[in-house]
Amino acid sequence: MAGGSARYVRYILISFFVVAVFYFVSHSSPDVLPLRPAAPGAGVVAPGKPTTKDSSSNSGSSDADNHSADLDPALYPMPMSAADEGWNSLSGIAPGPRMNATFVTLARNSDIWEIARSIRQIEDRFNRRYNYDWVFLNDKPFDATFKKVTSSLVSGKTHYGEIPKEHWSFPDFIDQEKAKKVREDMKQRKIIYGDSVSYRHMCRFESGFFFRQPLMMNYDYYWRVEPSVELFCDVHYDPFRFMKENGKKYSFVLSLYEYVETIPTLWDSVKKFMTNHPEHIAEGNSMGFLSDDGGETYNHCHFWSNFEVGDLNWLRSQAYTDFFESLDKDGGFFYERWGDAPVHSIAAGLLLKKEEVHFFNDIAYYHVPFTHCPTGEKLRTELRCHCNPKDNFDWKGYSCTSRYFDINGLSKPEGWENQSD
Ligand SMILES: Nc1nc2c(ncn2[C@@H]2O[C@H](COP(=O)(O)OP(=O)(O)OP(=O)(O)O)[C@@H](O)[C@H]2O)c(=O)[nH]1
Ligand SMILES: [Mg+2]
Repeated sequence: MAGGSARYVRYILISFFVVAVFYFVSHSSPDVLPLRPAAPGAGVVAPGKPTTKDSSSNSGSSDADNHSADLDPALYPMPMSAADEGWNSLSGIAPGPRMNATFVTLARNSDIWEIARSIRQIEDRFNRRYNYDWVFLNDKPFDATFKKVTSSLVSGKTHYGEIPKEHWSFPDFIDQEKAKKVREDMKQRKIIYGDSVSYRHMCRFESGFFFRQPLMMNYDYYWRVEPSVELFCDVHYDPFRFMKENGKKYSFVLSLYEYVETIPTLWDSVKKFMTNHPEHIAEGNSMGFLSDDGGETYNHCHFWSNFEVGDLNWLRSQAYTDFFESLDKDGGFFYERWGDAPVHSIAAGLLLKKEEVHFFNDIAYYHVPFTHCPTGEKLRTELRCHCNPKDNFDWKGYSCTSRYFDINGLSKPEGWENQSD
């Protein structure tokens, strides 16, 4: 009988222990038990997975798909500065929701080793903790090597899309002879990429079509990545989530003046658009970034579009669509050599409110030949940067970032004066 009672006591103790463990697990805060990532689109729209003929996905990380899509962002504050909790938690998968977002790269098969370098850096500094997808686009089919190498490097899913002919060719209304003469002339004048047809298709595609590709229709935000770029500091929070939660639609890290020879009539075309579509011009826009005389002339300032984190729904909006179509009809992608950087920048400057354009000071970046290395030694140490502060382009004479600060009434970071020559 005594043995029987002891058994009951043992059963009661074990049951109590099991209940206690269950209670502890189900009530633990994210800091105690690391949560797995939510599905892309958490708290937003769950992306349908693409099924186009030329898309495929790696099986490397489908973890993200196994988790709840409804994590409440309020329960997962992002560490925005070193004083915030979680700033130093850079190992493992980041807790909290994911946005409906993707990296996007336009590339040729021959770009494989250069894009591999870019991916490795983005993964090491950010995406290994977030596992966002990556969409690759090409005017030709991607080959097996490209797919194998990139899918092995990206921690999220990879998708590969072939661009339709109509998005990578001369529109009917372009006079081929006239366009050819322009290329010959630009070649003689040694204008960079001035004689290239494919570079012009690339600029037009990035200006008007990348965000409308079937693979991109599944997402709300994008981060553009080019071959051979570098990321010099850790990214301690989710830039996609920052964009969404702060109502940002376009962002940049470097800005500069465009080569005048490539865009002689771009501003005339923009003025025509402004006259025909006053309804699309935002109140409180960034005209002061683009023009020094209230819109009469263009000062050639633009955000450098090889880095962009942006809102795809803005690019797919009626305002941006009308803007692109109006410019496209004027023919400057072929009769001159309009770049997607001034086109995106002028759109962001005129169609968005000032506050909707963001400068990511804490994302340190290089694309030949310019570097954005955050100003301020304390910040660089907190971000574990490996860029040389002397290389920072932000405050040099040929950068427009100072102007962006001025029109937005922002105070420049401490130490900027020492980097201005
Ligand atoms: N599929 C494809 N991608 C291209 C082509 N030309 C350029 N790209 C891609 O378009 C993007 C921009 O081209 P880049 O050659 O880097 O142009 P850029 O940045 O103005 O000039 P660089 O100083 O040479 O980097 C890159 O992601 C390229 O990989 C092309 O003909 N086909
Ligand atoms: Mg490039």
